[in-house]
Amino acid sequence: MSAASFASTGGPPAIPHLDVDPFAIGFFADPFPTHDVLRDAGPVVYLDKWNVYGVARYAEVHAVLNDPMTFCSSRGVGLSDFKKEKPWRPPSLILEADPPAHTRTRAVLSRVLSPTVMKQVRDRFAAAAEERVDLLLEKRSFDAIADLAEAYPLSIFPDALGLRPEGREHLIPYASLVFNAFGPPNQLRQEAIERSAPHQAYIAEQCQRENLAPGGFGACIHARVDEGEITATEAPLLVRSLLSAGLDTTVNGIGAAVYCLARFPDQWQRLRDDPTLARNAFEEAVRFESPVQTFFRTTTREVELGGAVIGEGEKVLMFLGAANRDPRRWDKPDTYDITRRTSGHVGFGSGIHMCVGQLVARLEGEVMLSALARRIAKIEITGEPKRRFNNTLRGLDSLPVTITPA
Ligand code: OVV
Repeated sequence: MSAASFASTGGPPAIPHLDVDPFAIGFFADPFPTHDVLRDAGPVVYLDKWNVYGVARYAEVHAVLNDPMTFCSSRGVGLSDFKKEKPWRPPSLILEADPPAHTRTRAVLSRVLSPTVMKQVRDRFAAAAEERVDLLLEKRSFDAIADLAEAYPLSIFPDALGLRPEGREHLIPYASLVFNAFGPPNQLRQEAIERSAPHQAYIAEQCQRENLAPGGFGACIHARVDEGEITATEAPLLVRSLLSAGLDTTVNGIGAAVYCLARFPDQWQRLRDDPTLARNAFEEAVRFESPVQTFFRTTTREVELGGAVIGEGEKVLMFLGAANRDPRRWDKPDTYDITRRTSGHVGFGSGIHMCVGQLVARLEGEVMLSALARRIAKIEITGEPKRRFNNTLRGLDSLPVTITPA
């Protein structure tokens, strides 16, 4: 940055300090007014509560995501800086890694969750969605979170991974712990970690090669050891990544989509008229609700961002949900529109770390919304939706609905 650019003011623009706590229950209950404040305060803000920088506008969130060597992941993508604090679990070999280490592990998971593999599981995932809708049509009134958003992924994903039937009740609590642990040392994080031992023990055991059924995603990861792409020590940790990030995310993604379609009957009608819109309706729900709300990066050098200068070793909090509704980037950002051109949304991230499981997520979302659209005439919310609070994930705990058959 040249000194001349600031000749009239004598220095770079001051970074606004805000006393917002983006990990407080009150913020989670309704983040949208505060997202506006964060975006409007400037391209980069400083959050005094946690001593971190924040970016909430699309342009800066996108810029940070796409400069992974300056805004690194290897020092953790939560508030904790792994260079200063011991991580609560051994770091992920993909999420919490930078190139060149990241490149090889990413390639492995990318191939395990490839378009070819999606072709192989598609019919099974679609049949399970139809079966779930059969069951819901028998009930008529049910909880769209427990009985749909959780029940559907639980009916396919653990089997697709090759997990044994015993102990699966640990999966959602473990994922919830992982996503709470990205946050600051608040009650959500501390209580989750205090209660984590049984969930961690279950996960560690299921990551072992002998506990993963042949043909599943887990066995496919271990098979890469035989090809010399990864070591026998790395394989279980890569399975752990799927167990950490593969279930609660799709639960909240499908939950978001059903919540959108239940609240916006005109969009539900458009989906019923043309069920081929299912995949975009799911994608738009990921933009609109942003089930993964935030991730951090850590600066590896002094860097200029949006006219502000950030020193080395600073945490930068990216508000993915705010970027996905930034009026500087999106027309009618607060409208759920199933025909919107959603490409460019950062609900799955962007750049080298962009969700490696995105094809699995989209497949689940598409086949479930397609089944709902073809077989259900009406979805009515019949009780107060209850929110589930997590330091990273946005979603509901309960959504009472009544459906009418087509
Ligand atoms: C994207 C994500 C979330 C949580 C955990 C992981 C990845 C992991 O790699 O363990």
